[in-house]
Amino acid sequence: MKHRLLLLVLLLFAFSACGGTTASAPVAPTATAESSNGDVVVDTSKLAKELFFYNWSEYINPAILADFEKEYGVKVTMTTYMSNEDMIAKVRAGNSGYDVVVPSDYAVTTMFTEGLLIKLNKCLLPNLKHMDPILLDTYFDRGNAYSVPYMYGISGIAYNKRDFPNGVDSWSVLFDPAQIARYKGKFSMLDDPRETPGAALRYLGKSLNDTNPVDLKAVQELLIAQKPFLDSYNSDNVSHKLATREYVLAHVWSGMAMQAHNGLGSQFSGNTDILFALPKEGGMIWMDNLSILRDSPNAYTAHVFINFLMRPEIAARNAEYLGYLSPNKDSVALLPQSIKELYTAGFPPDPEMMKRLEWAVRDEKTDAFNNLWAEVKGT
Ligand code: SPD
Repeated sequence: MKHRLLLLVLLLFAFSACGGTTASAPVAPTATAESSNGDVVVDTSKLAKELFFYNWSEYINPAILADFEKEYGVKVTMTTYMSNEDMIAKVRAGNSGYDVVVPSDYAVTTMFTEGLLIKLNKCLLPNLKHMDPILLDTYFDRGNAYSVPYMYGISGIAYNKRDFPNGVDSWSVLFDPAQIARYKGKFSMLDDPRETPGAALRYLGKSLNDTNPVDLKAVQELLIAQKPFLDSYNSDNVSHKLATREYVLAHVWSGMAMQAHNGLGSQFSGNTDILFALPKEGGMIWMDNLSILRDSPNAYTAHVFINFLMRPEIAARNAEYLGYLSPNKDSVALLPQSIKELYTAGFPPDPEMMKRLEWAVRDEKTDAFNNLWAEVKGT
């Protein structure tokens, strides 16, 4: 009887929202008090002096890192990457020294399947309650065992309305040889093994998760034919090049179009001629997430940092600066009116757009995209 009771207590603990850390995780589940603003009461004696954040480029308001340092005395050293695959290759080698990473949906699955992430200690993440429930417990990480939402968006085409006065509605502006010859060297595609083959697949009327070898061959040919017309594969300074009119159009993540339109902090000013379109053939919807590496030297501090980023006022300042969509429902109310309007004007995908959007999945066949991408880039 005593044993059964013990078993029941253990089971209840294991399944409670705030007890999900396994023995493999370095942070023990602890009962933590909440402060008046809903944050955990942080045990400052457990904080590291420095935290190592491996993040996409141009993907955090720098003032937020400064605020974290001011409040907790922890210096955040950030290094940036351009694709999930670059980031995974780096951490897969082990002992990268990084604590927190920002994998997209399908990449979360890749990473926990390979044992690269720890299970999160939800006791240390009370600000999870601010997240939109629709964006929790998703297909790529059931129960958010390994990841919490950071930003989300869609992939499509940013264009300059002076060069395309009738707008843009099809991927053909990036793939049709007759059209792209007119603006040779003035456009880019994302430097990304899922995004660019995914866009080509949608243009060909296929799913962006299609790994049929015949279809992938057609994608490869299409991308190789496009290459001589491109400025480059570029996931880095695209917004800036759009804003300065060096590019007339580009394959982008939605926030890049917003940055080109509105500017990015003190880095560059915006150009209101830049608009964004989701092509009629459809495109990708995605979400980037915060996760802690299995070999993180500072897992406790990493939880405190992630919880800080989920405070509604912090998430709002970050989303306003970056132009991506915030999955933090309580942050949306805090956004300035101009941005809030975008949330009611179909900028987050409305049901009609959702029909044309697809999430990237990872399965045993999707490594084919890495091979295809290596072939295309090496040609
Ligand atoms: N500049 C940072 C952009 C991050 C975008 N991540 C989206 C990945 C979708 N596959």
